[in-house]
Amino acid sequence: MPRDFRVMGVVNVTPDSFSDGGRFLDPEAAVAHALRLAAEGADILDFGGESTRPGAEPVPAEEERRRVVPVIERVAGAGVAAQLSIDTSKAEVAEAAIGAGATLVNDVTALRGDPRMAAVVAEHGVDCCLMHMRGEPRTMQIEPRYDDVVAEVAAFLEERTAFALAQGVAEERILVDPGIGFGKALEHNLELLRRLDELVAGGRPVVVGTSRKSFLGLLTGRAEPADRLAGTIATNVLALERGASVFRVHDVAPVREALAVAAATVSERWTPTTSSGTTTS
Ligand code: HH2
Repeated sequence: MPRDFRVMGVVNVTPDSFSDGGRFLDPEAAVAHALRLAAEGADILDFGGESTRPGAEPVPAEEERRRVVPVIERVAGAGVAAQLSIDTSKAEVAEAAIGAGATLVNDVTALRGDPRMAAVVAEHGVDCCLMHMRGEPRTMQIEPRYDDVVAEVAAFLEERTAFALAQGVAEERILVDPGIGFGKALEHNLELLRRLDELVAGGRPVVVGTSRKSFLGLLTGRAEPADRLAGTIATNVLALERGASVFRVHDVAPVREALAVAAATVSERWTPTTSSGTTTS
């Protein structure tokens, strides 16, 4: 069998996201985009109504809810097979999104942003992604420093997992994410990707989000986020090889294709078969 993986397609219903801000603020455009990503093979659709790019200002809950909930409702109503995820750190938004059909809460503050969030996740029995972030989006990229970034991120994710469990979140519902680009300099992002297996060893499914991020621009000279697909694919393939399970990306079709090939090559047992069932060479 090839290695299992899930692709999480990003649907930003925001005016200011770093790579696609404003493109899907209109609900029609956001729904169409979500359905397109589902058709491209997204296993999860991650809806966000607040940018967390470096320097971003917080959005009031009411506005965030107004942006994402109708879109989730309509995508759920369209009967897509993909799991629906809400990218928020506000309990009120998470609750409304769950009501509309979301079954995964992707919280970049790892349940620290809102004291009610853990209870909402536990009570509704939904999945939860706990992400590492140093500081907050407004200030996180001002000279981030770590002694050992991988050890610190691993300890943080372990501590947040213990917190979630203590609050009643079921063990099998928890995913963890090193938070690439969240309070990290280039060398920190690279070290986290290089030693991702150490986070995988923690035993929870690992989510990675490298898609179009600025460290890829630093490495390739690509100033435009939308031009960073090659770097996105390279990092996702390496992350899969190092044991990551969920890949959060803007460009679902090409990344899914690359991961399908990578997933087949990391397994020793899997061999392709023709439609008649015979092995090809
Ligand atoms: N990255 C972003 C947002 N949410 N969630 C998880 N779990 N992991 C990530 O790496 C992650 C995330 C930033 O990307 P994007 O949503 O495209 O941009 P913005 O925050 O500007 O809307």
